[in-house]
This record gives sequence, C-alpha cells and structure tokens, in this order.
Amino acid sequence: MSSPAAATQQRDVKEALLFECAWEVANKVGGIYTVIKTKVPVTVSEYGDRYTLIGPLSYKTAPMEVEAQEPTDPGVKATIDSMRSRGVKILYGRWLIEGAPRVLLFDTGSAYGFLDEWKGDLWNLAGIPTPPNDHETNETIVFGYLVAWFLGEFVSHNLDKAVIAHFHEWQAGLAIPLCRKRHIDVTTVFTTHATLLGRYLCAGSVDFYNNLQYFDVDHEAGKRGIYHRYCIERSAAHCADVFTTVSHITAYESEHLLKRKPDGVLPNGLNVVKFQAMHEFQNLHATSKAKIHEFVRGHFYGHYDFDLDNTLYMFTAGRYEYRNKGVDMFIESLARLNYKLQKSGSTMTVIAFIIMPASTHSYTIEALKGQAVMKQLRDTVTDIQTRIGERLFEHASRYSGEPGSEFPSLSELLSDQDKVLLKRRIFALKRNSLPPITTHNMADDSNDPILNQVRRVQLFNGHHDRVKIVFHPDFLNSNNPILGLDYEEFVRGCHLGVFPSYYEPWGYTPAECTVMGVPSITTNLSGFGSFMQDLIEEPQDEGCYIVDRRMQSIEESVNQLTDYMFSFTNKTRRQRINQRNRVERLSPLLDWKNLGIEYSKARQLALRRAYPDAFAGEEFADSEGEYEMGMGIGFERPSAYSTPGSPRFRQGMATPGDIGTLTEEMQALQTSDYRGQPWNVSKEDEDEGYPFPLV
Ligand code: G6P
Ligand code: 1S3
Repeated sequence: MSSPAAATQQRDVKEALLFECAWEVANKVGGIYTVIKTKVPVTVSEYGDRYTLIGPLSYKTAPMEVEAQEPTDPGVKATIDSMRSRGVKILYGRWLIEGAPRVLLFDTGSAYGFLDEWKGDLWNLAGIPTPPNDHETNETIVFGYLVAWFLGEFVSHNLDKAVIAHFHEWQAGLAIPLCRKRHIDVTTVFTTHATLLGRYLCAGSVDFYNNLQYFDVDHEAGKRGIYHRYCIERSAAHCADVFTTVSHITAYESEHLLKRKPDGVLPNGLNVVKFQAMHEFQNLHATSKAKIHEFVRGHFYGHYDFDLDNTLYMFTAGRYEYRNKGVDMFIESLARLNYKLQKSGSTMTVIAFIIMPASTHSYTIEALKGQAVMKQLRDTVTDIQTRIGERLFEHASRYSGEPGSEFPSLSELLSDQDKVLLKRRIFALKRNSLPPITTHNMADDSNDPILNQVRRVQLFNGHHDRVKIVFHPDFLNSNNPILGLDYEEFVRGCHLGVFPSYYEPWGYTPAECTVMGVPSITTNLSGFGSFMQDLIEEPQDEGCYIVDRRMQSIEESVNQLTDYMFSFTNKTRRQRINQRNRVERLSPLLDWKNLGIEYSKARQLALRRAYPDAFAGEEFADSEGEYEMGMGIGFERPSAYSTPGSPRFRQGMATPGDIGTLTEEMQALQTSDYRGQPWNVSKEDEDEGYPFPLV
C-alpha cells in the first residue's frame, strides 16, 4: 500500500517530519483533545521541531492557547505565504501546553469561497456526495482540502525528508483520499476513535455487537442521513497507508462497518504525573471531598438528615449519550442499590452525580437558593462565633478568683440578638419540596431521557432514600456558583466513578479515575475496560471493576453493577484508602511514556509501506532499534503493592505495547480473535431487549 509517488523520490526516513492533524487540536470538543494534548510530550521528545500539529482555527480558544510565531522552516513559510496570498487565514505558532509543539491552524471560514468548487471536485474524484446544509460536513470538506493543499505544496518545497501525516477521526480524514488521488508524496496514518455508524446504531435500540457482521452499511448510513459522512470516513480508512484505532473492540467494529481491518490498535494514554509522596493524592481526595460536602449541604438543605462521614460520592460523566454511555443502566442499578441499602438497614448514603452537558436555561432558583441559604448560615455562625469568642475572652480576663465564676453562662455567651439572627437563618432552611434532582432548568425537561428514567425508578431524593441523585447538565468549572470545582478536583473528591458504557471505543473517564487513584466501574464493551481486563488478573481487586455486558443478559449486567456498588458501600474507610492506593499504582499502564510506542510503530509501518526501499534488509524497529514488531518495549511496572495485587503482567517484554500491538499479523486475525472475550455468542443467547424501557 505504498504511496504511488513514493517510488520516485528517495526521502530521508530516519529524520522524517510528522504532521498530526485533528479537529480537536487547540480546540476542545471531547476525548480526542485529551489524546492529542496528553500525547504531545512524548511525541515532542521523539520528533522535536520536526513535529507540527494541524487543526482548525477557533477564534474562541486559539488566542488563549496558541502563541503566534513566524515559521522558521522555509518550506512551511513558503507554503503558508502562498496560501495566505489566496486569502486563507492561518495561525502558526506554539501551542502553550507541556511540550510546546508547533501548531498550524486553518481558519475554515476564510476558505468558504472555495467550498462549491471543492464539493464538485470531491464528487468527481471520489464520488462522494455532499448535501448543501450539513455544516459539519462543509467544515470537514474545507478543512480537508486546506490540509491537502498545505501538504501538497509543502512536499514540493521540501524534497529531502519523508513526511508522515497522521489524521484522527473522520472530520480530519478527508485529506487522506485527496493525498492519495493527487499522489502527494506523504505517508498517511488514519486513527479512528469511534465509527460514525457504530455510534448511531448503538444509540438506537439495535443489538449492535451480535449483528455487526450483518449490517447493510450503506443502507444504515443512508437511513440515518449520514451517508456522505460515512463515505468520507470510509475513504479515509481505505486510502490511508496505515489504519489504526484505539481498542480491539473498535477494531472489530471498524472491520465490519468500515470494511477495512485495522493494522493495529493504539490505546489511549495519559500524561501521568507522579506525586513525590504517596499520601499526597489521598490528601487531595480529602480536600476535594470537603468541597463536595459544601455543595451537598446546600443542595439538600432542609433534608440534610444524613451523615456526611457515612456518605459516598459516586459519579458518571461524559458526552450526553444516554444509552451509549450506559446512563440507563446506571440509574436502574442505583434504584436497585437503594432498595438493597434500605433492606439491609445500611447506615450509608450514596450520592450519585451525573455530569453530562445538556441543553439548559441556566441554574434553577432552588439550586441557587440552597447554596445561598447555606452560605448565609455559615456566615452568620462565623460572626456569632467571633462574638462568642470575644465575650468568652472578656469574661475570662476579668477573673477575680471567685470560685465558680470561671465560665460565663450560655445566655451571657449567646445574646438574644444572636439567637434571633441564628433562628432566622435556621428557619430559612425550611422547605416544602424535596431536594431537586437537577441543578439546571432543562430546555426539554419532560423529554429528557435521564430525568424520565429517574422518574420511572422514582429516586426523588426522599428522606428514606439511601441513594440520592444530582444531575448536573453542564461541564464543571471552579468558577461556577454551584458545584464550583474543576473536573479533576471533583473526581478526586469522589469515591467511585461509574461508567457502564454500551458504546465506548476507549473511555477516558475511568482511565482518568485510575491515574487519580479513584476506583471505577466500567464494562467489557469499553476499550479501556477490555484493555485493563487483558492486563490484570483480578481487576476488581485493584479497584477497577468491569461489568460484563457481552456474555450475559442485560438483567444480569444490571445486577452485577448493583452488586459492585453495594459491596463498595460495605467497605470500611481503611479498605477504601487501600483500594485508592492500589488503583493509583496502575497508572503506569496508562502512561504515554509506555503507550506512545504504539504510535511510533504505526509511523514506522507507514514509512515502510511508503518507502520500502529505504528499509531494505532491516528488521522492523524504532529509530534506536529498541523493539521488534509485536514485542513492545519494556516499561516501568507498578511498584510493589501494599497488599498483594494480581496484575497479569506477562513474561519478559510483555507490556501494554504488547496488548496494543501494531503488527501486520493483525491482518490474519479472525473476527473472534480480537482481544477481550470471544464474540461467538449464539443466537439463542441474545438478549430479548431491555428490561427497562428506552426513552
Ligand atoms: C484520605 C485522607 C484521610 C481520610 C480519607 C477519607 O485518605 O488522607 O485523611 O480519612 O481520605 O477517605 P474516604 O474514603 O472516607 O473519603
Ligand atoms: C471518542 O470520544 P467519545 O466520548 O465520543 O474518542 C475518545 C478518545 O479516543 C474515546 O475515549 C471515546 O471512547 C470515544 O467516544
């Protein structure tokens, strides 16, 4: 699959240049931003200034994230100048994140004048149709053509070095078929982080995984109005020199929905920052938890009848995809957990947070009032406390030696005026309604799937409920008047993350929990869950619980999730602290320092495919010759556990790199060979449907 033009030019493959292109470069939308941003330090350490990121120019975020600079590379400068002379607006500079990579951002808006011409070209070149009013597709087309324009012109200026162009997801992938059709002398890698059709199909009520092989993909894409987008995605996958994805489960999905078996899997990592002392992250948990306590006191005012010392904070978070992210299963399981806690006479309270941005009309009065009355009470108590202190001091300083006069009486300490003030604050806590489920006014309250499910299971934050729910339909931010914490702070303060996803190519949320030392529940339908299951013998002993959503019925999965949460509520504080330590020690498994090697392998493979002559007689190895295909490199294993752990680290060179191995042997895999549990579910075992209605 070498690039057609490659044979004509012997470029230097050892000092190859790397352009990495994604819609989320310096532009946060979702998980791909995290992939790119956290991976930058390891990529910069490998490529230095030979590495440039390419993305769209968002005037909202770029000025804060990027420092403009003039390009020093003559080829880049000449290309940018030429594009600018045709009216294209470009921001070139350094992305102000760790690693400070070079970044090239295109203002798609400045090139809309070419849109019709490019749409026509796309049809003639690839037979891809484009409807007029799909803004996202228009953006994709303009961006793709700008990137192909840049690469085409750049390689004509720079003839010495090989160029690797790595693209993420369909919004950035259109340049791939263009590079191939125009014979641009670059080698390309395409990484999918999900498939369009997979996401759409799963969000409906189809039995996705048992029918993957059988979907009529064109028909299904057409039915959902995404045929043109699907064509772009599929052409990117097919035209790339190397095609990869983020997990084995998505590799399986890609094989059937995009009709190309990926060359390998590149698991997502994180930039793991280790604290000097082990207890530091435990201290952070305690500090952040105290902030969540503050919110809870206000939110539940008038019904604050539970003990915060016996309260556990569980949460789910992410893009609002009700079924895909498993919120349906989470709420159903919470209802069952509530019942179990009540039946067992447990003294524990669980507060379950759902953090998923939805369309809202700002905060509810009730939610704001809760925080306000609690703040007033706190201020009043602080004032009275000061006055009591002064009175106590005054009284003590006048001690004359008369026995029994050491202490003032209560009425002396607490004046009538103070009592009145305090009573006013206390009476303000009276409330006729139950504490609200949601903190915001929902744009479509009566049709909101989460609220409807909460209504159905009747978890209304009542006095007898041992499980309370708070739905925060917005991103978290420390400047918010309600739940004013950054996401990371919030996660640290919680006890358990719950992510029972049905469709989750990777799943950063549980991975982030892991590196912050917070136990989490995920599923074997998520890339992350399957990855951890492959690496660790008894993941639940390490605080990494994995619900089986593949091989058992929905009913059984719901019960398994309930049981995991219930047994978590039975842990002592000491056990929770130990479990946090154990989870945190898994972080190296998710560190880019170890996982970045898979990206290196993908790039090497791309170079080999495009420039086979340059590698004649060489083993497949990285630039230092440190590894061979499929071996992975040695990586720092987690240090010894305080209590015996059970990681299933395999012998010798076995690494996460081994799990995510990018190898041409992948092509020989049968459907049932993908890592994780087998897929050969018999038809008789298929689920009848959801035990709880889909709303
Ligand atoms: C951390 C702190 C401890 C605190 C504990 C609470 O470990 O260092 O001081 O007691 O958290 O744990 P919990 O699971 O009850 O929130
Ligand atoms: C995708 O984002 P999502 O939440 O729409 O990409 C992420 C990064 O690879 C991945 O973690 C997630 O599972 C995908 O679904």
